[in-house]
Parts: sequence; structure tokens; C-alpha cells
Amino acid sequence: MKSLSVALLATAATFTISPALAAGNLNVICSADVVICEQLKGDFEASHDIKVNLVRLSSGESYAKIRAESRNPKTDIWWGGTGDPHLQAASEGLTLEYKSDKLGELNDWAQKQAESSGYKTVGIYAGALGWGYNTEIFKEKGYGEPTCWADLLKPELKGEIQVANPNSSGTAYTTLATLVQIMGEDKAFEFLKEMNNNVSQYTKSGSAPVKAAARGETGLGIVFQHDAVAQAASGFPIKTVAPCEGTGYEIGSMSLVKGAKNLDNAKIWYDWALTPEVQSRMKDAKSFQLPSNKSATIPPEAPKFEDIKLIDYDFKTYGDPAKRKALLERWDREIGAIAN
Ligand code: S7P
Repeated sequence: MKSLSVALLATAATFTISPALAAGNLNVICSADVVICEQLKGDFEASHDIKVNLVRLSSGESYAKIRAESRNPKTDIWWGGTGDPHLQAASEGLTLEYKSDKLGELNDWAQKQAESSGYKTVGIYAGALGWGYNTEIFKEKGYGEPTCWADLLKPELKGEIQVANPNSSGTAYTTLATLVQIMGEDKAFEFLKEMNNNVSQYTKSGSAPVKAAARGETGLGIVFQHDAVAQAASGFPIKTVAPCEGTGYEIGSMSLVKGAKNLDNAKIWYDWALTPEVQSRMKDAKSFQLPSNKSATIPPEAPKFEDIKLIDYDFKTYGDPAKRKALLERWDREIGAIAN
């Protein structure tokens, strides 16, 4: 049960400065785009007397850092990134059970994420996988519109695709798990091997491929659809695609680190990040995911789940440590080994 002092801190800290109660530091790993990470840090520091030390890392890297530091944690809270590695951290006992007072304000999918992890993580946003392609490059080179996963195998797209490496990137792990769920594991790996002929680069960060497509460095980037929309909203000639065969999605998550040195401050951030005010401001950083708080404003630009053919993504299975490890090892053996 939450102590009275923590409850008071959580209430006082929503948007007011409470220096006497909340002074100190907070070490945050942020696994979403650097722009939203910096916005959150700025907003939090402006409304609390707490200094935030923020590190931006991709989802897989964040999990690896938290695991490596488990005997002497340097991180207090892990905000953002795909849900699978948060679930893996939860089931390995790396994160802490916490039931925020805000839990009841969240959409079912976010509450389910919390429940299924024994309240060791929670959903903060959701977004569907897809890709963005550069319409000018496609027009100029006469490529057909890539509307289905199958289109990504067309020989004309040789060297035109970028996708991240699933070891570092949660986006790319979601891609791998999505293909396995759509096609079955062996067929998915055959697909990835064939697609490798068209891939020019496996990036570290999940959103890098569509940023490269926006700048005309590649034709197409496999990313979360909201990351493609963000490039279009910045004025780049990027069209967002929801694949015709269906696609997976993420429940972007947040977890308190077990052994956190600044636990009270981490809980203040946790409760604050679940408020509608904070989540409604994410669009100002061109972060167009679906917010988890039911009262937060859904940005008009956000790709809506009801418009997308979504698979029934099995978070329990694909967030399981053994499954994730096995899939990543197979990816290294069969795809990483032949990557350009
Ligand atoms: O940019 C926002 C976002 O797509 O980034 C997260 C992503 O997993 C982080 O990048 P990595 O793929 O490199 O891990 C998503 O959670 C988020 O929606």
C-alpha cells in the first residue's frame, strides 16, 4: 500500500511545484523519439523541483542496460519504448510492482498490460506498425505503390528498404514478431531472407528508416505508422501505409526500476506521465501515438486502430524472455549473418 507521504507527493506534483517535498534527482531512460523525451524532461522539470538526468536509448538497448545494472541500478524509471522488452524485464524481476492511482483512468489495453505483468509495467501509448515511403522517389523511379507486406519483396525495390535491427530496436522486434504471427515462424524467416535483398541498412533506432526516407536517402522505411505520419507532418513527401495483410502494434510502456535510488521521485514521474494533460501534449513533439489515458486528446494525425487491419498481437508470448531470446538468436543466425 502506498504510504501517505508518497500519496501526498503524487497529488501535489501533478502540475505544481512542491520544492519542499520533491527535491532531488531522477534518472530516466526514454525509449521514444528524442523530441518527446526532451519535451517530457522540460515539462517535468518546469513543474517539479526535481532534476531529470535523461538518456535516450532504443527499447532493446534500454532493456539490456537495466539488466546489466540490476545489482546496482543507475536508472529510476524507464519511459516509453515497445511493450515486449518491458514485459521481459517484468518477468525477469527487473522492474517494480506499482499500482498508480491513475490506473483506472486508462484504456483497457493499457490496464491489461499492467495486469499481465503483475503491475510491473503499464501502457502509456499505443501505435500500429507499417511503413512510410517517399512518394517522390517512388514516382520518379516508377515503382508501384507498396500497400502489402508482399510488395516489399519486389525486385524493383532492391536497396530501397531500411528497417532496424531487432536486437536494439523495439520497432524491429515488433516487425519480426508481427511477421511470425501472420505467416508462422519458418515462413516469416523466409520472407525476411528474401526481403534482405532489398534492405540497404539495418539501423539501430526504430524510427531512423523513415527519417532516411524523408530525406531521400532510401525509398521506404518500416516503422510505426505514427513515426511515418510525423515525417509527413514535418513537410516531407512521406506516405504512411497500413499493410493489407494486417499488422501488429505496440503498447508503449513505462516501468519503475527495481532498486531505484530515487523511488519517490520516480513514482511522481510515473503518476504525472499517466495524466491526460501530459499525454495530450505529446502531439506538440509530433508524437502521434494513441494516448493511454481515456481523457487525453487523441491527435487528429494519429493513425486510428479502427482504420487498420490489426492482428491479435500476442503480447504474453512475444514478451516472454525465452521467446524473445530465441527469435533474436534466429534473426542473428539467419538474417544478421547475411545482412549487407
Ligand atoms: O518514435 C516513437 C516510437 O516509435 O519509438 C519507440 C520505439 O520503439 C523506439 O525506438 P526503437 O524501435 O529504436 O526501440 C516506440 O515505442 C514509439 O512509439
